[in-house]
Amino acid sequence: MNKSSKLLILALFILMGLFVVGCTSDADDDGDVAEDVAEDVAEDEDVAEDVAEDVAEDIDAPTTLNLYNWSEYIDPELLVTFEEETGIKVVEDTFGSNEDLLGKLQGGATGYDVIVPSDYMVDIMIQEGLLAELDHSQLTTLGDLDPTWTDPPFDPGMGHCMPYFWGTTGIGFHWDDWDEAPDSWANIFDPELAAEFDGQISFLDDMRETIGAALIYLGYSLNTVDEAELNEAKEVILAVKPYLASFDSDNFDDTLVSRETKLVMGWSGDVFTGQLEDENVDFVIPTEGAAKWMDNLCITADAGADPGRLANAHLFIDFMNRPDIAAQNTNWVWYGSPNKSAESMINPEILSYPAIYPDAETFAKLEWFVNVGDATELYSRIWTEISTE
Ligand code: N2P
Repeated sequence: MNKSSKLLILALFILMGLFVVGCTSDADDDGDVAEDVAEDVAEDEDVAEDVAEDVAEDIDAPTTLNLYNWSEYIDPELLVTFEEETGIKVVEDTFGSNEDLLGKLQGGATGYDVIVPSDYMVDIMIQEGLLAELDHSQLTTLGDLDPTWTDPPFDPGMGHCMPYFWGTTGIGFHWDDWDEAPDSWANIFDPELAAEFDGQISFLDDMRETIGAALIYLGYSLNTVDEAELNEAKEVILAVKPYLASFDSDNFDDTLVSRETKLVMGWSGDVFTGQLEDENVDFVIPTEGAAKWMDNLCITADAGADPGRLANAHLFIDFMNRPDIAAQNTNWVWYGSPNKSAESMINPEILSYPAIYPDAETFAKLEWFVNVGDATELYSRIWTEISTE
């Protein structure tokens, strides 16, 4: 490249830089806050580089990291950025439910470094000895988390995992079919109403979610351990099963966009990314209440036994929680971020969307999943009966 082309490129970069700074200050009432965040990010990056160097000096770390994640749950560009910054290539594999993830690990699968279980499953996995401890001294971004999420009951003091995203479970629909939002679980659980969408409804292929939604429809807790209530929930699901197109946790947003389905039980962010493709697609949290959940970045005990893999996993988790990266990821998945410092860089449309960041009144009507202990077997049995009948 000749000298004048280099200068031209340099000038372009400077102009782009000015443009980005200009946008950030405009989008923010307080330019200082944006600057502070930018400085914090730069500091985090420096510290992360130092940690990476220290680690690299002592340990012969592998150049690949295996991530086992939910589908469509990370901006693929970030995997490229991570590889550019660290030289570590991320290989991603996906699962459809917490129980699938657990089954895979209990079945002896090795090689996964970072996994993404939800709240109640973190509790189960800690008890089963499937997770490594999180070494806070290898993390530079803990202070960027909103304190609301830093001491979760399923993982006190974040001893094992870093909060990743939180969201809700509700009903995805298409405005062509409705004058008012279908804001009751009755629309998919009352056989008379469900019959109107015969063959065009999908439920999550997820035992806690689908049984949980039926329990809420019945007015019970989604964490009940009462066998009679669970049997009632089973009957509710079986009564509408003939009208279902499928149990689907991976493609419910796509089938809603293609109009193959018209009512789906689904996760908030996935439905909202469907809305980017078709503006008439929407998501509602039913008035009876719904599930709220928190997914987490955790390191497998298997990776924890190898200092190189353990160090890489910490690098990756810390990278994902860097404010600029967490914001970019949220802007791609459309789920709530636990990262406070990321907020000023999150698409304002996401932050102001009541179904993604619900108001206090709605939030209070949502229920977290908890580990139901021995009753897990009861849920499994009922889920098998639902699937096979
Ligand atoms: C990703 C949705 C995962 C959220 N598509 C389930 N906890």
